[in-house]
Amino acid sequence: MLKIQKMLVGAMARLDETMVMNLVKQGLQMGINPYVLLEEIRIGTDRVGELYSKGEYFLSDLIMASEIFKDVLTLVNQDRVVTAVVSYPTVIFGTVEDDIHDIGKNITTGIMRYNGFDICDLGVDVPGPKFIEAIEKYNSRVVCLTGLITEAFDSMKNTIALLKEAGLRSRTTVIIGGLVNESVKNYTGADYWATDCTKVNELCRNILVNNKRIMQSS
Ligand code: B12
Repeated sequence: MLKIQKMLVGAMARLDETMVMNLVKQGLQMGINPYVLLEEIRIGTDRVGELYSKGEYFLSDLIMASEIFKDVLTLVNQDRVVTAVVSYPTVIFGTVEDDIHDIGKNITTGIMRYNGFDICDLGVDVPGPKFIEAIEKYNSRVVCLTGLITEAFDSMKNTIALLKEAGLRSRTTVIIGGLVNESVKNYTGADYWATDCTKVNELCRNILVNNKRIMQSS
């Protein structure tokens, strides 16, 4: 790992906005893939979360972390030339009901749009029926649910139950992301889970273009 990447993790964990922004600018000038830089910042925000859990950081620090992240996203997007050339069917995205965390979702949808996917982003705190409505409207085959708080797991589970009730489950692949793992996947009944947003491209391409479901490997 380059020195700049290591420094980014620390700067983000310390919530040193000036340092984070300078390092990102340097990284971009050096030609480092923006998503590599964003991943280091994400690791830094995980540390912020740990310190918040220990009572060393407060809610205001979580807010600060999200503000820094948003500024970095703006910077990265300014630097990026969007060159989508392929076209895939619409993928539905949203942060599930009761949860308002959306930084990771926005990064993931950004990457996917960049790679040619048509995204319908429903936003945050999205009730289950809204997902069903969107899947029907766009005739979608993939729905991506983001959730970072414990309450989100029940919202994901309920959304998937609604999919079944609506008779859409067998033709819709459900991918979950955020603070999720294999147990959350099993609890909610999702098909795949991922915490690395770059994997979702490959996953969706296989599902939408090759019509192939691949083994979970996250
Ligand atoms: C920033 C932050 C906030 C910000 C969010 C701002 C925003 N617009 O998103 C604010 C301040 C609003 C906030 C509020 C709260 N937060 Co908060 N927050 C965080 C923090 C520090 C970082 C989250 C983040 O943005 N990470 C960076 C992004 C890039 O990572 P990511 O979301 O995981 O996304 C990556 C992948 O998961 C993936 N991905 C994301 N979505 C998807 C979707 C798909 C389909 C795929 C494939 C991949 C994918 O791609 C991304 C890039 O790789 C986390 C700590 C942590 N460890 O995550 C706590 C954390 C999530 N928050 C927490 C808590 C408790 C709260 C509050 C309840 C606090 C309070 N007392 O009010 C509220 C909840 C409000 C609500 N109802 O949702 C807890 C949750 C604990 C739990 N198990 O329930 C955490 C874990 C902190 C902690 N350790 O206690 N928070």
